[in-house]
Amino acid sequence: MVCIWYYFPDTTNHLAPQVAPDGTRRKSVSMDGADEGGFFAASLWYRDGLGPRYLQLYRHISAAITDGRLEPDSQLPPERDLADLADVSRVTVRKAVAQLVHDGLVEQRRGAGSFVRAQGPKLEQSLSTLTSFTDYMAARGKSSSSQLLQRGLFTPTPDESIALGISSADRVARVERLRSADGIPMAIERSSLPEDILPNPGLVDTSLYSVLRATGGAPTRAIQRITAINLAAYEARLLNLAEGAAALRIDRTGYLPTGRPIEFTRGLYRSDIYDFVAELRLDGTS
Ligand code: 16G
Repeated sequence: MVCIWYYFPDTTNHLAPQVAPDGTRRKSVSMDGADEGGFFAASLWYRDGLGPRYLQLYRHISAAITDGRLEPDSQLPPERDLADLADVSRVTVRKAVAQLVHDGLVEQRRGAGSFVRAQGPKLEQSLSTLTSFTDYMAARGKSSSSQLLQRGLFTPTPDESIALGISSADRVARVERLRSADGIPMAIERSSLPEDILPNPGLVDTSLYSVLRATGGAPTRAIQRITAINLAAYEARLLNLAEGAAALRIDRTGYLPTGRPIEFTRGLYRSDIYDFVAELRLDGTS
């Protein structure tokens, strides 16, 4: 049986099944305008070699929720129908939906089905306060966690040498992490520090700044450069976004009170979650 869903932009439940007057389910324009196959068609979300099907289906739906194509309160088709539409097993659908529920993007309402959850307001991070990811999230009642992507002592890249004022003969301590808050991936950060400031990068687990504070080496001033970018496939996968999704790249160089640069962090931040806010004052006022 071929089961196709209507998408009616003016209804509340955008993905709810719509039955034609003759009682059959008929095809309509999918949410992204691709008429053939509709929003869940595997051709729109599945690529060989980019990970298990459930993860790719999950990313497809997750990206549509975070960029607003799927509005709050839209209903996902029931498991069996979604499996038909996406041409996958019900187990695959169940795992994808479980991940969406885990991320807080979808909620299951008893007896009613799965619905897109209203997203909270964006996180506003001040550009005038020097804060750490862990402290910032804690101040908002969120627990932070990190998945380690790389950690150790390495030969510095030219960017690192210039930012930190070290020579190519020196070693640089590098810690690259996927940063999450309440289990939701928020940013990828690669922090580089001179070896004498962080001789043992293995000590950095969740908070880099707490390790630096313990040795008196945390920055007290920083300069940040912000650039708009589109995520490459690998970065998008880590952040649960579609390849090419917009993000903010922030390069932070952090300084000790002596003026010595001791931190160079390049971070990729989800622009669907973060707003970076700067307060401006007229010259001469305080
Ligand atoms: C923030 C900083 C980053 C710093 C990290 C330390 C921005 C844009 N970046 O994410 O440069 O390395 O905090 O956080 O604010 P941690 O102490 O939790 O590791």
